[in-house]
Amino acid sequence: MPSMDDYRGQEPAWCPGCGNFQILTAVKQALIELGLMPHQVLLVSGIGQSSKLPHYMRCNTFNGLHGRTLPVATGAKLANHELVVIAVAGDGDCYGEGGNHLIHTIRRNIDITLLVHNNQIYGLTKGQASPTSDAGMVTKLQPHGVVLSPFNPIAFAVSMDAGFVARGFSGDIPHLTEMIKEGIGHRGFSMIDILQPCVTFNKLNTYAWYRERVYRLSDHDPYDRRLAFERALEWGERIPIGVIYRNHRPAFEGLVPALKKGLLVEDAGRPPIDTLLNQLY
Ligand SMILES: Cc1ncc(C[n+]2csc(CCOP(=O)(O)OP(=O)(O)O)c2C)c(N)n1
Ligand SMILES: [Mg+2]
Repeated sequence: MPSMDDYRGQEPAWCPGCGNFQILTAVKQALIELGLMPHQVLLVSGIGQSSKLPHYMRCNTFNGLHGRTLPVATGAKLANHELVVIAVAGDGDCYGEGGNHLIHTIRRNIDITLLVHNNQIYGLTKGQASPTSDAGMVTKLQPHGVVLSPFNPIAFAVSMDAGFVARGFSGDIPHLTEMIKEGIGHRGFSMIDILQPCVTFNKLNTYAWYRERVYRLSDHDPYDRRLAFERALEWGERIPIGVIYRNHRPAFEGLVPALKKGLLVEDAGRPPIDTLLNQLY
């Protein structure tokens, strides 16, 4: 059985109080409870404060370019679909720059779990509005308030018939841990949008703001798409967390003959690691 220590990486450099700490705890806890060892897991990220999460864990990791989390995760999963692949992104990274990749990853329904640290702001670049910033929010770059309507990732994913769509809140670690476990257990693409307070740059959507609004879904049938849309559109005085939508769409890996035969990485033959490293220089 793995332990928290098995997954301990570098010391986090996030601001004290950042919601990312709780997401890091929930990811480790979920992997431990699923009995997964570090060598079985790959964490892929792009650029952002959220994308530093893989640095703070000890397992297979790949830190790529801004907005390009999902294509890298897709390539890795195709090469070795025995790996548990988790893509980590920010709201800017995934819903802004990487939005096009999100559309097609949902369509493909590849067995990756996407965690979006949705702090409704660009954290790394110090506080510009993101696609999910609430209308009217004042930032350094939007001194008269955000004039655009926010992107609704949950409604978008439901409309795309994504296989598994959930929302978590970093302030509720046990619930978030369950969401991550269910997402990893789902065969096909799973997206978990995680409400994550940014204590330094987002003074509007604070812990108190979320705590007043967030409620755990109960008596909800996630297989009912119409009900899922209703919950997906709920944002304001009440914000639901939980599994909002899921379906039984077959995963990409089960549809492609070459992948059904076995692992592509085995087909290619595994070169010794020294040969691979020498090719990089
Ligand atoms: C191609 C490219 N475009 C823009 C940037 C600048 N940039 C880096 S992180 C970022 C946004 C970060 O916001 P988010 O994805 O929400 O992550 P957070 O820091 O809030 O976790 C931007 C615009 C970049 N590094 N590369
Ligand atoms: Mg962000």
